[in-house]
Amino acid sequence: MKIIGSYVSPYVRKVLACLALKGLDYEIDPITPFFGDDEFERLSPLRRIPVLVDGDLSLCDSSVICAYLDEAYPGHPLLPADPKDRARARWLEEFADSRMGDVFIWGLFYPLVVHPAVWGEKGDMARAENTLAEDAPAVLDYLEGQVPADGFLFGDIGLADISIATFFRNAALARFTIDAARWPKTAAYVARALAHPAFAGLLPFEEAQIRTTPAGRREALIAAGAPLSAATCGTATPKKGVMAL
Ligand SMILES: N[C@@H](CCC(=O)N[C@@H](CS)C(=O)NCC(=O)O)C(=O)O
Repeated sequence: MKIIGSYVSPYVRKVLACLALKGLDYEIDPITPFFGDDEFERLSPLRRIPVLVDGDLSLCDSSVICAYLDEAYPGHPLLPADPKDRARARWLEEFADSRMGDVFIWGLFYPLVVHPAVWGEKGDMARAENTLAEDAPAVLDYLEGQVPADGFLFGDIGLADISIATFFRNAALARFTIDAARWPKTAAYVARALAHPAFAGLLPFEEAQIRTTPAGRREALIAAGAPLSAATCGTATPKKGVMAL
């Protein structure tokens, strides 16, 4: 199996954590979506990451990929067994992918970290300020009513926990931390999830990805032990995505 996408993407991290939970081996081409060639665009028509290639099958979208992994491969189930719990887990995955993506990626990580790094100009600071003042607190108020005081949402860690927790890793890279006095359950729950080996095992690779420029990145990741694919869809010049905001 091959994953295309950067270790720093929350959606790639979600898929990699699910692969780790299931004990599945893979190769990775850790490109940033803005630096993808024509082959990347063929595999990912929206020029988004992650992409999964499994033999003759290629899939886009982290939810589609995780559903496929759970149906095609045994090992740790990503969803709970009870139909009502499964439905709630799917809703929380969707809430995370859509709303938390909007708030923590497009509203915070993108303007503060990605936009200046990729396009060499200041990101939308008004949007980032609004995220901190209104959108992020609203997400945290909702999560505080959903997450458990101990353990994970449906017993053992699963897709819903992974989908939620992954965004707080990017939020932290944009210097956002959860105020534990205001949202104590969420702060402890997210810390528990991110400390799980499925996430913690990825940290050295994320750090190698962050501290390098595209030119030296592959070597740094190989030195850190990342299972890099021999071929890459990476290019040197950035290109705007189809869904660019
Ligand atoms: N719904 C998609 C979202 C994927 C996504 O937005 N990935 C971002 C990187 S974190 C991306 O590829 N952005 C490039 C763009 O939108 O141009 C999923 O779950 O995989």
